[in-house]
Amino acid sequence: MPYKIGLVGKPSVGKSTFFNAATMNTVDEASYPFTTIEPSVGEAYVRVQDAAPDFDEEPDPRVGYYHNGTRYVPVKLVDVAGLVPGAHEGKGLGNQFLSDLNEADVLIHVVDFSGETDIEGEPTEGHDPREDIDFLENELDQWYLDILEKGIERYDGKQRQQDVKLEVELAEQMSAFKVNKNQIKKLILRLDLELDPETWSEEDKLELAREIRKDTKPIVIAANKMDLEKSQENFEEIKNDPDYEHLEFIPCSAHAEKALKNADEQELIEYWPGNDNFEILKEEEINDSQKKGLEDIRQFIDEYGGTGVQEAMEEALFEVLNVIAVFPGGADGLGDKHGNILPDCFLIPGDSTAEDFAYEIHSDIGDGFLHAIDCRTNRQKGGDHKLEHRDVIEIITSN
Ligand SMILES: Nc1nc2c(ncn2[C@@H]2O[C@H](COP(=O)(O)OP(=O)(O)OP(=O)(O)O)[C@@H](O)[C@H]2O)c(=O)[nH]1
Ligand SMILES: [Mg+2]
Repeated sequence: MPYKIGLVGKPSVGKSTFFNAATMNTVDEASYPFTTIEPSVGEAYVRVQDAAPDFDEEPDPRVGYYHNGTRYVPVKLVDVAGLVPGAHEGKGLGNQFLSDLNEADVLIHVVDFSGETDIEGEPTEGHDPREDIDFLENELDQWYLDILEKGIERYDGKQRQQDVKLEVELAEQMSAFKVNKNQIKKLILRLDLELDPETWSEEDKLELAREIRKDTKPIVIAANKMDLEKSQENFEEIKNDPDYEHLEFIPCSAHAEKALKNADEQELIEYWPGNDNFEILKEEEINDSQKKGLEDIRQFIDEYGGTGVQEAMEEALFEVLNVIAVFPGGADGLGDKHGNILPDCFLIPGDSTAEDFAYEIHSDIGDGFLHAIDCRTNRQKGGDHKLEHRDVIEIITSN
């Protein structure tokens, strides 16, 4: 299953624009709230420095694509309806939206840093983006709390039966969040709570809900609409606000990414997603206002190191979720039986072992696991060998 990145935020912040820029789909974008109602899922790409050039080879990716040392590996991106305060009680599009999010492994919170949309996504001026950052975390936490409380009721109802375990009942109730009983037990103990919800205060419950949410829905902030001057002022202020030190902010212009991708598709420019520059190909076919637009974007990506769309997805996956990319290879050569060089690149959890990797490739390969070979060093590795980002690994299996 590919990793899923969810785009969240109040209405009109640019979630669909971000989604379209990253996936080159055409979901409706507009300046009025709730333009999006049904969630869309599309294919986006994260960049990995390809391993093939380290062996003086060019890869033949089976999925995604390769350019100039970089492999673009597919992930799923989900664009959902805007979220407004009170969503966990059914306000706006309410709970339906929240369940659409359950599929996501990590969230990108798209925030309109210009302050030109209010908390419900209507046009305004001088709105503080900090309010949006706070409300979204709070909304998710309240949603988790509601389900946690149902789990506590479920446990209370069963308490007279034998062998009832709190963490088992809570995990069952919260299964949609992909949280297991061990994780829940660990968080309860980490918060110094007893394994008895009768001893918990309201504050304890909220804190536990928040910890479970942070574990299962970690967040990166895409500070969007950074092409506007007001956004840049807000960004400087919030970046230096000690209350927000715990968050990672990626300055972003979904507009700029979309414009560059469109111009690239029309072959007016050559632009590789995530790069901090582009090349104009057909000077004569570009009118003056397009030229001015492109020059503004050039200045922007030069200053910020890119449009931020790629960076936000990569920060979410590789830094926040701690995913690594591993290439299945052969110690005697990188080609598969058809002669394709390193056709696959797997995105797997950062704590994966060689044996875990074998199971990621195929359960039969995992079942027959004998040992692994690190193709860079030609050294043999055991099943519990921890893999690293950009490893090239051959699995020797009896199957
Ligand atoms: N200046 C600027 N405007 C942007 C940017 N990204 C999006 N917008 C504008 O913001 C408005 C809202 O964009 P959408 O992508 O429809 O927003 P959304 O978050 O999907 O909104 P809902 O579907 O209503 O929740 C549109 O008018 C976009 O053109 C950006 O990077 N810069
Ligand atoms: Mg939308």
